[in-house]
Amino acid sequence: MRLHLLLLLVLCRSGSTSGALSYGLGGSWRIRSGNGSLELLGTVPGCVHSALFQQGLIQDPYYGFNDLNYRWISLDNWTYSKEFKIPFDISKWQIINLIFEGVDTVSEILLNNVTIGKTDNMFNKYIFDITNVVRVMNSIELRFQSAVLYAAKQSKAYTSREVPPNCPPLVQKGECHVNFIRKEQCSFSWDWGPSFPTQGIWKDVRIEAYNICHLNDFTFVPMYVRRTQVWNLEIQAFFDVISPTPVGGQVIIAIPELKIQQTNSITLQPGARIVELSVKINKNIPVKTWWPHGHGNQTGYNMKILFKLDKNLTIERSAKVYFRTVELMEEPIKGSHGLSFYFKINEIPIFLKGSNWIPADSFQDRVTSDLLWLLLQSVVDANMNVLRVWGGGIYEQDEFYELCDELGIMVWQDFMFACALYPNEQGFMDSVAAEVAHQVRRLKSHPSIIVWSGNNENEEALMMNWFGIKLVDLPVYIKDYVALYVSNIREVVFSGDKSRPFVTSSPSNGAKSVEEGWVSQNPQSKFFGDVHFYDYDSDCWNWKIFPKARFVSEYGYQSWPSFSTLETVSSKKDWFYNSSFSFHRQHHERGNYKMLYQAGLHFKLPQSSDPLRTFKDTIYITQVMQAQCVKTETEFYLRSRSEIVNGKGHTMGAMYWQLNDIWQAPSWSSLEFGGKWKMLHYFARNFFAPLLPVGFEDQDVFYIYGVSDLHSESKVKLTVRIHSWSSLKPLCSTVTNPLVIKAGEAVSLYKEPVYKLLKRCGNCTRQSCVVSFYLSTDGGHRSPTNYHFLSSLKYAVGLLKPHITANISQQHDTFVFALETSAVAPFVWLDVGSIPGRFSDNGFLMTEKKQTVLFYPWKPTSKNELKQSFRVTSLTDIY
Ligand code: BMA
Repeated sequence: MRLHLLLLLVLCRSGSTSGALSYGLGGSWRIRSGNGSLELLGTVPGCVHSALFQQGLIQDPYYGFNDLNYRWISLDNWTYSKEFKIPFDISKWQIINLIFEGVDTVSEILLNNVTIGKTDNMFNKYIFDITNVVRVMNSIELRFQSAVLYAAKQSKAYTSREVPPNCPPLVQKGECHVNFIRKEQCSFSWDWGPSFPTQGIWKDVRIEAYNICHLNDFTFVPMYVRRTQVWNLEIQAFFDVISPTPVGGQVIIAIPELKIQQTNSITLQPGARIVELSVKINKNIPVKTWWPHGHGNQTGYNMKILFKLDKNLTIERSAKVYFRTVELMEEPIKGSHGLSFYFKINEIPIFLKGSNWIPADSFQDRVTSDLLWLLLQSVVDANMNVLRVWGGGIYEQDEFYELCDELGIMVWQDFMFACALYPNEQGFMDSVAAEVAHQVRRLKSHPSIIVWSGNNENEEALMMNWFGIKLVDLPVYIKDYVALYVSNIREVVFSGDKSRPFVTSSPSNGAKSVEEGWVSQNPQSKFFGDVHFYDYDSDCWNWKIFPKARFVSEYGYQSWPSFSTLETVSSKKDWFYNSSFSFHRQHHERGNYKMLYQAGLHFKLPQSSDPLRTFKDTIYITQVMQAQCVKTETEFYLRSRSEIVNGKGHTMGAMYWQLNDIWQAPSWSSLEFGGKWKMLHYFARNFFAPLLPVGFEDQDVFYIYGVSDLHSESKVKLTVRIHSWSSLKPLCSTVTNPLVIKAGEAVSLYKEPVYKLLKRCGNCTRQSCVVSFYLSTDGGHRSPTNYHFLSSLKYAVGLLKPHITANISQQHDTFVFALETSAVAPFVWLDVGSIPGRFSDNGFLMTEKKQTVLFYPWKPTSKNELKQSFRVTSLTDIY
């Protein structure tokens, strides 16, 4: 439970004059359906769906087909109400405000039966002056309108032109016209998510009272002056000064660890005021910078800021300040036309390794600190350094960014516009401007955010004509596009924050898009900016299908989540691949078929006569397919970082689609709903390792590249082994002399024609043997063990059905799984069902008789519990 469930009375004051009072209005509210037939209590922050579920009036909305069964909830117009007593003397305060950190979405707000305001943007913060309406005893009411009905009405009223798409594809079972409402765009359904257009007060609500003046916000951004090599901390304090005469005083900023104690005199003129302060960090004091995960520490410094104002008024705030620079490098590249597209952090080029973040639940009130921590810890555990907060979801909660700061996760922050065109009327534009100003102010102090990005795929949607716009109409749509993302959003961003780059869209061609009037003929150029790449028809084991682009911010393949995750929202009748449940949860056109098609290119498909077994095996093979496809694709991007081939290359970003899930369904994610790791996530931990050998073939020559993400050069030996599928004893093994991999480079380490390699190793054929390799020093392994298949595994010769056993023991908080196999086993998958936790490795190729794997539980468990749930599957088990 969150703190604000209690009615909190907080005194934000020190000294003898009270500066401000804050009184929380969270906790229990009354919720009433449109015609009054339903009345219930619900928690704020929260939403109608959650309240109905908590009161036992509906089942888990995620169960079975409930997304359809409960459509009525979002088609109704609900009212939230509450009576409350003000626990302080109202007459002593000059201003009393009612503040909503977030209202979802369209409502009219009445206090004591007087309309005090309206809301229509869930991403905005609303502040209403209630000084003249508030009493000791009060009643408050929020009359919501169905977001679905509102969006339809707005779209109808907009007569200037069509704003496609009208409705999502039928397979998504969603609602229409989401682009007409400033609400989480995927809440009307997506190709991985259900339609749950919620209503409610989804963030904190409180009353604030103050005299003289009030500090609404304060932000800080470190700027580095390269010429003088000095850090300047730029601070902004946003005041509401209600005193009719200027308020004078002093501001004292202290950062003890950097020996900063600075005092400035200030005078606040009446009205809304921004105090701008600059703190110069003495050059002689070394500042430890904030680094992305894998590149250094995330050092932060405690800062205190104290305003000592006239009339004994004191206001104090504290925060953690981090120092880092960020630059988006778009420069000519030798041997190529086009421009580079990569990020420098603290003047070091950084390869962005990571994935894309979507909302962790349709009902944000269920996203707990624990869940956020689990998901973000899994990001760094998989050696990622970046997440893109995707533009079809929400601007995440503060804690998300705080965790990213602490863990070293860079954030590519989209504005919330996705896969659609948007209206261009004044009301909409003003609402967006307020939204952007608010979000930039809220988020800009976070070092983790390294780039703002206008939207998801809307430049591409427009220029590749996804929506069949008539050519003659294109100019006016382009004008609308530029008006929204450039004249509006970009301007508002830069007026609030000049410390980080802004790109108008992802994908875009960056500077080239700008040059072409903010929209490129082909926003997916491999020579400029970032690309999104999806191809489900071609063979994903063939790296030649992938774009050797500058930066790949989306790519991926679907898989099914594990049985233990599905089991919570389904029943026996649903547990086969062609069940209506299976089709219902699949929101991507022919998605279930596409997964099996891709899997079938290289693997035999499940053949058991037991339908449940087949279902579980099918889940397994989709995860194998996804992991192997994304591995091949990512490794291609990683090894393309230092080379230019036919003008293409210098790839500096690989962010697969998508990190997490919004519910229990097939999707592109590597983490299941709730956080369980799919096979892909274990693979990511390996393919994103700081030092990695990558194997691939080109015209029957086998290559191994060494990819380094380290800041210093590595001297390593490369071991290459060949096993026949039928034996645990390697056929041959070569160890090279020490090789050098320069810091931050990808270099060729090994090259041998395949026929030679096979010949060298006894009676090997492509079908009978497998290559594995790793980097080491005298001190031991320096990289994960990687492998290369010489043929599709469905043609593998000699593969035996292995007998794999596990001896489980406990060592403090972790469990040791001592595995033993009777034969070489590909894609060994350890599963402990619904016991929360993760293994140290999983889905691996077992070429040695014994292997030890650790299990890190996320909640207390026991050896016995693990023993009971444990199941191991490897490829031949499904044949
Ligand atoms: C990209 C994303 C999402 C989508 C994904 C998979 O286009 O931006 O819109 O979920 O592809 O189709």
